[in-house]
Formats: sequence, C-alpha cells, structure tokens
Amino acid sequence: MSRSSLTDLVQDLASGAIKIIDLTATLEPSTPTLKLPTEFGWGVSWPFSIEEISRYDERGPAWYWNNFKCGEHTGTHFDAPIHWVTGKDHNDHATDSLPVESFVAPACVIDASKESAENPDFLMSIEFIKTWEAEHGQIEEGSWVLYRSDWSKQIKSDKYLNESDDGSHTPGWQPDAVTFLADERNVVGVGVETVGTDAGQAAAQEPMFPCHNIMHGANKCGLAGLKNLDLLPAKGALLIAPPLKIKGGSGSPTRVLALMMSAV
Ligand code: 23J
Ligand code: MN
Repeated sequence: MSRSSLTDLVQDLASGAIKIIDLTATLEPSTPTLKLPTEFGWGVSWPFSIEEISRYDERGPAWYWNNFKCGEHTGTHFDAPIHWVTGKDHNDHATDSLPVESFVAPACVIDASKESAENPDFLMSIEFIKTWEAEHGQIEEGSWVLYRSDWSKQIKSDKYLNESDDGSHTPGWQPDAVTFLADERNVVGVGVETVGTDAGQAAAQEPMFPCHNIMHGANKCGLAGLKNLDLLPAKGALLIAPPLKIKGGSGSPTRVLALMMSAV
C-alpha cells in the first residue's frame, strides 16, 4: 500500500496519537440564545425546541425521530460573511457557497480566561494578541483564532449571558484587534465561547458589533458558543467546522471538532 500523510493520519487516529476533542455544546431547549436590546424592534432568534414524531410506538412502531426548530445562530454555531451587511456583496459568502477549505483549518488559541474572569466586559486588544504571538509565534494565515474565556464553563448559569439592566456583560474585542486579525493575519475567522462573537455590550461599540462588522466585511467567518478550548494547545490543533448547507444561509448550528496530538 502506498503511504501518504493521510495514511499516517488514519494510523495516528487509530493509535490515539492524535485525539479528537469535541468543541460543541449540547443543543437543547435550555441552550442560551442571544438577547439583543429590544427597544429598536429588532427581530428575535428562536431558541432550540424539539418535538417527538414517534418513538417505537403507534406513531411509528419501528422508529424514533424528532422535529426541531431554532434560529441559525443557536448554540455552538457558524457565522458566514453574508450574516452582516458589511459582508453582503462578497462572492461565495453563505453557508452553501463558502469554499469547503474554510471548514478545515488550524487553530490558534488565545487564553484570556483570567482577564475575562476579572472583568466580564474585557475587550481583547492588539497588544494582547501580540504578547501571545511573542510567546507562541505569529498567527499563520488561514488559521482560526479561538478566544479562550472559559465562559462555556458557566453555560448552565445566569452568568453565561450575565444580563443586567443595561444588557449583557460578556467578553469581546477591541475593533482594531479584529482589523489586525483580518488584515494583518488573514485568519479564516475567530471563534469564541460566548453566545456571539462580539462582546455583550457591543451594540454600544464603534462600529456597532465590531467583530461582526469587520470580520464579515473582510469575508471572514465566525464560530460562537464553543467549549473545551481549555483542552487545546495554543497552536497545533486542526479544526473541523462545516456548517449545514442551508441555501443562502447566514450560519447554522455546527458540530465543531479539533484534532490534536496526544501528550506523550
Ligand atoms: C445579530 C446581531 C448581533 C449579534 C449577533 C447576531 C450574533 O452574535 C450572532 O450570533 O451572529 S452579536
Ligand atoms: Mn452568530
């Protein structure tokens, strides 16, 4: 049999030398969804709901299946460039037309868990990213940048959305940090553990929702609602994150996997 890097991959998966980490939160009716400020009349994204069609019973004696519904941006999910007005004129910018190469890409994991715990409104800066690069090396073109906040650890708590009278308080980005990742590093996109790729208070940032505005304006993607980022190395993991092929879709719930070398 001829050998190839793919043969090696299959062998390394079988031996456990490469392991697979699930970065996906379970999709269930309690899955938290984004609450936008209501005063502008903005539309509401449906939470996940599920209804049994049959379960080996009179409705279907030999089969179990369900109907479900939810917004495209529910739980662990993918944001396509078409999601934002700044990305509306790109080519191949929806869930069905994005190049599949974007769905398999290396990941850089930037740990801001300490800063996020100390300040729920923490906004990652260029300096923070450059300090990470000084330790781990430059972010390679075509990588996902994953924002470790450890926010997913509190998904069952009110602290996940962390809402108060003035809205949600969850970590995000300074606008110029997003511009840096899009323009200077040419990333595939950014992924976060929070309910959306922008900070809880991002409606008040300039520009409004800077991560969405700038990333999708640059034809880049997003991943939200990730978990287990604390299990990944700063560099070296390979992400597999294909959204559902919804025609013209702006995003979709997505099973996100990471391949990484096992510690020896
Ligand atoms: C629409 C408007 C604002 C935001 C979002 C969607 C998301 O976070 C999302 O899931 O794309 S912040
Ligand atoms: Mn989204």
